Amino acid sequence: MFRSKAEQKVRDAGYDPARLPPGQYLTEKWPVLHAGSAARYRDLSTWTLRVFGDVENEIELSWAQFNELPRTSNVQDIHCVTRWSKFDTKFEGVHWRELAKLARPNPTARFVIAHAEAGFTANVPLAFLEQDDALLATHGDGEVLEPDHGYPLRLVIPGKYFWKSAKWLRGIELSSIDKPGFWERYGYSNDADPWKEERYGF
Ligand SMILES: Nc1nc2c(c(=O)[nH]1)N[C@H]1C(S)=C(S)[C@@H](COP(=O)(O)O)O[C@H]1N2
Ligand SMILES: [Mo]
Repeated sequence: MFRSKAEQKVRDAGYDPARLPPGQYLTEKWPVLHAGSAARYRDLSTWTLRVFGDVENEIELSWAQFNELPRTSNVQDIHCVTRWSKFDTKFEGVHWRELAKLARPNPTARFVIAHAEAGFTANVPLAFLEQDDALLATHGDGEVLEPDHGYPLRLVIPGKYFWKSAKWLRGIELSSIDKPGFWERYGYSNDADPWKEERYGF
C-alpha cells in the first residue's frame, strides 16, 4: 500500500494517520504564525472583550470580569494552511456559551466575525463557535499563552484551518450576514475545511 512520507511520520510518532488532513505534515513543536507583529501587553487594566452586533445585549468585559466566567478545557489537532499540523494541543479557557448567556444573540445571528488587535479579523459561521470543543482560550498546552500564541486570549475554532482562530482576541461580532475576514479578503477560502483542502479561493 502506498504511504506518503508525511503519513509515515505520523505512524512513527505513534498516531493514527487518519488524523492527518490531505497535504499536511505533522510537527511536534508549536510553530508561530501571523501577519504583522505580535501584540504585547504591559498590563491588562485597559483590556476589554466586546460582544456586539446582532445581539440583544452588547457587552464589554474587563479582564477581571472575563476571568469570573466558568472555565473548561479540551484537546484537539490544529492545522495551518501552510501545511503544518499539530496533534493533541490542550486548550483551557471559556466557552462561547458563557458569553452567549450574557449577550443573547438574536435568532438572526448566523455568523461571527472575530476582532483581534491591529485590525485582524476572521469569520466563521456561529455554529462553529457553538461546537463543544471551540474555545476562547487563555492557556495552551498547560501554560498561559505565550505572547506569540495570542496572550491573553485567542479563539480556537475546530474543523477549520487555524487562521480562523484569531490570536489577541478583543471582540466577537455577531451578524446576520457573512463578512470575509483578513485572510479571506486576501484570497483564502471562506470555508477553510482542512479535510476538503479548502486553502485558497472560493
Ligand atoms: N490576530 C491574528 N490571529 C491569527 C493570525 C494573525 O495573523 N493575526 N494568524 C492565524 C494563522 S494563519 C495561524 S496558523 C494561527 C497560528 O497560531 P500559532 O502562532 O499560535 O500557532 O493563528 C491565526 N490567528
Ligand atoms: Mo496559518
